[in-house]
Amino acid sequence: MARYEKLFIGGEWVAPVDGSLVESIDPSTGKPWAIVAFGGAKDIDRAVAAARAAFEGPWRKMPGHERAAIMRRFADLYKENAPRLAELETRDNGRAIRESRMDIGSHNNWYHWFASLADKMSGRTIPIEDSVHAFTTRQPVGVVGAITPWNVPMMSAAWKLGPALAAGCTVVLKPAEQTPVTSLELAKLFEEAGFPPGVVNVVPGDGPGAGAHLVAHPDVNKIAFTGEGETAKRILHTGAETLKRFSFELGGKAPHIIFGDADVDQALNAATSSAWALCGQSCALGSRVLVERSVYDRVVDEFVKRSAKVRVGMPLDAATHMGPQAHLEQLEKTLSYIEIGQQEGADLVAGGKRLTEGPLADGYFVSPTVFASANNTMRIAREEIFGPVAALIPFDGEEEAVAIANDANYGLAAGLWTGDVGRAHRVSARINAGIVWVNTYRYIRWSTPYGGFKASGWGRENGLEALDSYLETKTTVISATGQFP
Ligand code: TXE
Repeated sequence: MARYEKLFIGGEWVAPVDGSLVESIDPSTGKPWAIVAFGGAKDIDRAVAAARAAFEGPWRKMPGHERAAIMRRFADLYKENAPRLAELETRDNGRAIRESRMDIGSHNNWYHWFASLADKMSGRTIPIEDSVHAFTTRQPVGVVGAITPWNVPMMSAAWKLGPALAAGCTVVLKPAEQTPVTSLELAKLFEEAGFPPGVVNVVPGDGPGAGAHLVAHPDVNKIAFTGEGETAKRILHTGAETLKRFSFELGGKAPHIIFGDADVDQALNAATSSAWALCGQSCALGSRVLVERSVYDRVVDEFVKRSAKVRVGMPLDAATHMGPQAHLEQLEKTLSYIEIGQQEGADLVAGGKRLTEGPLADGYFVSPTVFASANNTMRIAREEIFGPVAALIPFDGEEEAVAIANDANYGLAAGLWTGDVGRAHRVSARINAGIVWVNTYRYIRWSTPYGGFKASGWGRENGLEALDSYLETKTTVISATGQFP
C-alpha cells in the first residue's frame, strides 16, 4: 500500500491537524491502493495563512523573470517525472496508461508557456490631456483556491497553476477526494524546483469540508474550480459572503456534427475516439453525435463495429484503450443513464453493460456504448453522463444541425466535419460554444482559450485570456499640475 500521510503546507510536510487519513481506491480493482492524508478546515486555515505570507512576502516582490525561472525549472522537472505521474494518475483514476502518458507528457508546455508570460503583464497608457498621465498596471489577485476534479487531476492543476503563478498569485490546491495522490507528488516537484515556501500548498480533503472551507475563507481572493455545475452553484453561495473572484470550468454535452459532405472516415475516427476517451469522463467529449441523414446508417454501423474493437482492460496495460470508470458513484451514474436511454426509446446498438469477466470482476468497467435513433429531447442527449455513452442523432441540413447543436444548457465545445469551407465558416460562427473544432477534434493547447458559454462555466482557461482571471487592473491617474480636478 502506498502511503501519503502528510499535507504540503508552507514548504513543509505536515500531518493533518486531526490526524485523518483516507484510502484511495484503485477503480480497476475496487480496492484501496494508497493511504492519504485527509485535510480539514484547520489544515485549510494553515495553508491559506502560508499562501498569504508567501504572497505578501517573497513571491509578489520577486521580479517576473525570476518567477519565470523557477517555473521553468519546475516545468523541466515535471517533464522528467511525467511517466511516473502518469502511472500514479492511472492508479488513482483508472485512465488507460497510454492516455495518461500522452496527456501528462504534454503538461510541461503549459508551465513553460505561462512562465514565458510572467514578466509580460504590462498595462496601457491612456491619453486624456497633457497635464494628466493615466495608465494601468496589472496586479495579482492574491491567494487562489484551486479546486480540481478526479477525471484529469494533473491537467486541471496545470491549467490553474500555470496562469496563477505567472500572474504572481499563491495557491492552495485541493484535489478531488477520489484522486489525491498525484497532487501530493506535484508538491514534491514544487519543493524541488525551489518555489519559496507557501507559494503552492496542497491539501487533499473532501468537498463539503476542506473545499467549502477554502471557498468561505475571507483571506482567499479567488476560487478556480473545475467540476459539476451544481457544485459551482454551492460554491457561489458559500463564496458570496466574501465576494471572491471565480472561474468555473463545468460540464458539457458537446455536439459532434458530421455532414454528409465530410471525410466520413476521418470524422468517425474523431467521433468514436472522443466518445470513449477517458472512459467518457471529460467535459469536451462529443457525447452527442449529430449525423446528416445521408450518412447516418453508415455512421451507426461503423460506431458499432469500432466499439467492438475497443480494448477495455486493466488500465496499466499499455494495450488497453479504455479503463474503468474512476469511482463507484460514477459507474452507477453511467449505468443508470444507460437504463434511462433504453426507457426513453433510444436504440441500444452496442455495449450498455458493466463488464465483470476475469480480471475486470471487481473493477468499475463499462463497455463502450452506442445509442442510435436518439433525439435531442432525451435525457441521454441533454444531461452530462460522463461515461462512454454516445447518442447518435440524425439531422437534415445545416439549419437543423445548428438548431440541435444549440438546443442545450451547456456550451463548452463542439465539432463539425464538412468538406465545404463556406459551411465550416457559417456553422462554426453560429454554434454557441466556447471552442469549435472544424475537421479535427479535441485539439487543445496551452495557448488556445478554453471555457464555456451558458452552464459550461465562467471565464477561460489557457491562452492569454486565462491570465485575466488571476489579475486585477489598477488605473493610476497623475496630475502634472497638482490641481484638482
Ligand atoms: O464533481 P464535484 P463530482 C461532472 C460529471 C460528473 C459530475 C459529478 O458530470 O459525473 O460532475 O462529479 C469539490 N465546496 N464533472 O461529484 O462534486 C470536490 O471535492 C467546494 C465535470 O465528483 O463538482 C472536487 O475537488 N468544493 C467535470 C471538485 O469539487 C467542493 C469534472 C469536483 O467535484 C464542494 C468532474 C463544495 N461544496 C465532474 N463540493 C469537468 N468539467 O471536467 C465538492 N467540491
